[in-house]
Amino acid sequence: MTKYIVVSGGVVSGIGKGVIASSTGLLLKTTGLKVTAIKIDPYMNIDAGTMRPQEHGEVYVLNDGGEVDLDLGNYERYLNVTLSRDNNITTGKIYREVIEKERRGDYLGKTVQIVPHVTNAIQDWIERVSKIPVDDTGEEPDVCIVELGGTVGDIESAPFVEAMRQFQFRVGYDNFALIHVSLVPDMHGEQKTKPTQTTVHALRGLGLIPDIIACRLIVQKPLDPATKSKISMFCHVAADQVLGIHDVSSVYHVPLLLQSQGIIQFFQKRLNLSSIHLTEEMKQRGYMLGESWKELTSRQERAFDEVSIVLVGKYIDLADSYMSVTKSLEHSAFRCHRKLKLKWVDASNLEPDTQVTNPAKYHDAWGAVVSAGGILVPGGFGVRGTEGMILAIKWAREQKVPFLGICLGFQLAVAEFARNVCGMKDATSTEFDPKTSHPIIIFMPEISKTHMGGTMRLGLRPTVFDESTKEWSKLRKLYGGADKIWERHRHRYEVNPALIDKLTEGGLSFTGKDEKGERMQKNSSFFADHAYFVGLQAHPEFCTRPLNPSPPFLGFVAAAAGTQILDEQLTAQMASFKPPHPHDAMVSEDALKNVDVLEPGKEVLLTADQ
Ligand SMILES: *[C@@H]1O[C@H](CO)[C@@H](O)[C@H](O)[C@H]1NC(C)=O
Ligand SMILES: *[C@@H]1O[C@H](CO)[C@@H](O)[C@H](O)[C@H]1NC(C)=O
Ligand SMILES: CC(=O)N[C@H]1CO[C@H](CO)[C@@H](O)[C@@H]1O
Repeated sequence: MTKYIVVSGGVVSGIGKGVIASSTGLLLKTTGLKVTAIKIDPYMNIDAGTMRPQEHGEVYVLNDGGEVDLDLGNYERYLNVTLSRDNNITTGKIYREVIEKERRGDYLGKTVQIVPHVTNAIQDWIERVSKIPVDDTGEEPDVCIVELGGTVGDIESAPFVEAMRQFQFRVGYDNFALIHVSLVPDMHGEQKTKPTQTTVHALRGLGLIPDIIACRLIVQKPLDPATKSKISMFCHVAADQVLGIHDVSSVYHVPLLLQSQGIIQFFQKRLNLSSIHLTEEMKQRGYMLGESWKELTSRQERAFDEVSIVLVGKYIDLADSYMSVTKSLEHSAFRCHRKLKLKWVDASNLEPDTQVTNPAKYHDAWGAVVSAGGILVPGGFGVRGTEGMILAIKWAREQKVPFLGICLGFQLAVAEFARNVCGMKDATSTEFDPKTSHPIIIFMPEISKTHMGGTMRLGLRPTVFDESTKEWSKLRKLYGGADKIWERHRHRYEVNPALIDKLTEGGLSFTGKDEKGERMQKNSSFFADHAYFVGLQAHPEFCTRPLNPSPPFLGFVAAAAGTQILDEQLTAQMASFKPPHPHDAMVSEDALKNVDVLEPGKEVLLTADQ
């Protein structure tokens, strides 16, 4: 029987419920259990793919091409698991399922209602998805964390709260526990319990009883023992059921904070976890995970030397829009024993127009770019800011500053090269200028055999390194020297295969392609003395792990920290890199057979790494 831990929120959202939920999962994993996670988003959208990044934060892409909320990224990273699009439930998805069933006549003409039809559909979904294997054991998970988005009491989350109320009886007392995350405001040093009391009363009124009340304090001061006993008394729980989560130096410390308050022992008793049989091997793996995590956090505290990175992007007002990119940089900095100093630059501020309209912004932006140890241009859509990004890339190429371009960043690096080295003056993407005489980036959707028409290339896809890269490619070394690698994709535009020869003549090396790639590569020396200049059409940031940083990011951060660090990491990766996904089990190549890539393959990794 799977054990379910539901994590609900009260008072306000955005106080770190996801981090508390994933940290709890991580802690259970250190005891040797297999853990999975489901995120419930009470909005009507079917998936996050159509939501604006400014409003919603990053769209996170899964192996199966699911476009989901960034919280699933949290779970994949913390729990080191591979989730599927079914791990995210939205109101829209559930309603769609129920309506489709109604249209098919599955309800035999009965009146279809929120209770029981929608609430049953929610429970069935959770039960089904919680049993899907998510790690390399290929076995059913023992524990499923269910994070309920929004706050209890919202109109939106009401059907889900009701579904959970019923679910506790469906699976039984021993198999269901609830963590309620609440805010404890600190008013001039006084910790207020009233909001927590109110939300717990509301929760109880809806038929759910908290097993743990996780009190979030948005200050660095821990929960007072007096506050704790007050909450315990007024919310009708034992003192060991009240946990305090104050601000700590980084989110990576949250698991340790929860552990120190006995959360593992609590759930062991509450959910009778000792009844689950654990092999010695799993116990050992869990133990090792716990130890590595502790080492990671203490190493992070001891890192004093900085590595400075500038991110030249579009949605810089909202750090969440680049959540996975930031995480990849953080994980890489841990590995290199460096403190990450990340600066955000709005690309349009680098454009000459801004020099006229707002000189101060222009100079600040360029000041950040020219003083950075490494320059990163991430993915994005639309034309705004692209000329600024191209200027930053030109600077990186000419001044030999370590550079990493992801998706759009990669495409613009190719465009910059075409313009300034190969003499194709107006080279750009047909996305921005359909009439350009040098369409360096063109529309190249995937052709799916099951869906009509071209679609976005989405999800985990293989890339094959060119044979000749074995000796010299740094990127390949970062992937442990593998000939074939797997990363997630999300794009419609790609480098124009018809112009690749011209670019390679100019000195650009395309070192990897999709499996059907036919073109020969040239090996040139234009970038010979550049420590690291890499672009990828893929989005490697979606596969980073705290203990296993994404290879292209690791190389980038290491290069920004110094060539010696880069050499160390290349050697270390050659010796020990393991891909984060057990992809043989997860994405069978059969699954990809339904998808054809337009000929010739252009799954290009641009590298000029020497
Ligand atoms: C993470 O998962 C991968 C594949 O499932 C596995 O090979 C690797 O050892 C795991 N890492 C840790 C730190 O548990
Ligand atoms: C080309 O290949 C040779 C070995 O095959 C290697 O030494 C050299 O670094 C490669 N790159 C360039 C740009 O010449
Ligand atoms: C079981 C089920 O209905 N899964 C759905 C999850 O959501 C995606 C869309 O984002 C659907 O394609 C799946 O069928």
